[in-house]
Amino acid sequence: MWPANLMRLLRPVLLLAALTGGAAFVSAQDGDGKAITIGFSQVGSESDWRTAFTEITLAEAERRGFNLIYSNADNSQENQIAALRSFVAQEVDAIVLAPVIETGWAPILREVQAAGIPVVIIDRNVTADESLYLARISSDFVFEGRLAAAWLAQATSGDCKIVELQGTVGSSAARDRQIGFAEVIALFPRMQIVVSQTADFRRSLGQDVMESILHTEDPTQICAVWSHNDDMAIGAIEAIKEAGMDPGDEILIVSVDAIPDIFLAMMNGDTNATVELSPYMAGPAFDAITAYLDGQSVPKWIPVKAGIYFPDTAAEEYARRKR
Ligand code: GZL
Repeated sequence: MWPANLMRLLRPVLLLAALTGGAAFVSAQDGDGKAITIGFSQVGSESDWRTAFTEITLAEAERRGFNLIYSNADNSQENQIAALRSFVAQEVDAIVLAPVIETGWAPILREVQAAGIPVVIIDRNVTADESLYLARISSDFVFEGRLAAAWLAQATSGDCKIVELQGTVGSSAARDRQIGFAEVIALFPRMQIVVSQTADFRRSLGQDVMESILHTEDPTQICAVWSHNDDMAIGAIEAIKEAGMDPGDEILIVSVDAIPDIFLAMMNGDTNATVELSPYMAGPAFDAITAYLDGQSVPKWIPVKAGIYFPDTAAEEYARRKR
């Protein structure tokens, strides 16, 4: 049974997750009957989750008959700001922005607002005032961190020295997952993060960072790896194997995204749990845009649900998700 104060931390978001979901489909034309044109500024292609998210978004735009102008920023905020200026110059009907980091967006969002173009923030957050964008579609990253920590606490009876692999520095996803995870392990005096280092959500960097940690720390003292995404976890799995240890057994692993490759790793006994981050955010984003263009009101935050998956369903989840 999980401690009552742990359930208190999880309860609000579990209720919210149960109340959300579903989408109304509205027409793909603007008021003049021409196809809606949307500018989409994407972070980059740093992880399998991001690649799936992009593919799903492009397919959803095509399914709806939207003209989508896609820009891959290669993890550069400067490139994203330039893309938004280009979308304004092309007089798009709306902009979808997946911001790489949280800060530095207010000036460009004011420029876009002055041009009368609605912006939907998708996935990670921005610190700019919410009056500068129409809506935000995202998961609750704090909840993801809490869920990962709650599982690890019950899997280790609250006694575990943990390595944390952080995502992109300055991103709300990395910051909030770290906050949620830390809140829960603080309830367990014998749970402690002994090393926390960024690997930028990248698989190869996750392997390099974990290799380095296994040389500087006593590997036999490491009970688990908490990774802010599956790609870095998969890199860490390779490093743990190269160190002659058994990932998923001698060192437990929990991560976030629920990408197909993490379920393959589960099927091989190499990892233990993944918190799902749905890549299907384009539907709610495009619904918000068409509702706005149709003069309807739009909620400021439209959450996507998160669940947690374990090896017992890995084969069916892999079959369902592989692309
Ligand atoms: C979180 C998202 C993160 C993913 C990573 O919503 O921004 O960015 O968890 C991706 O895989 O790089």
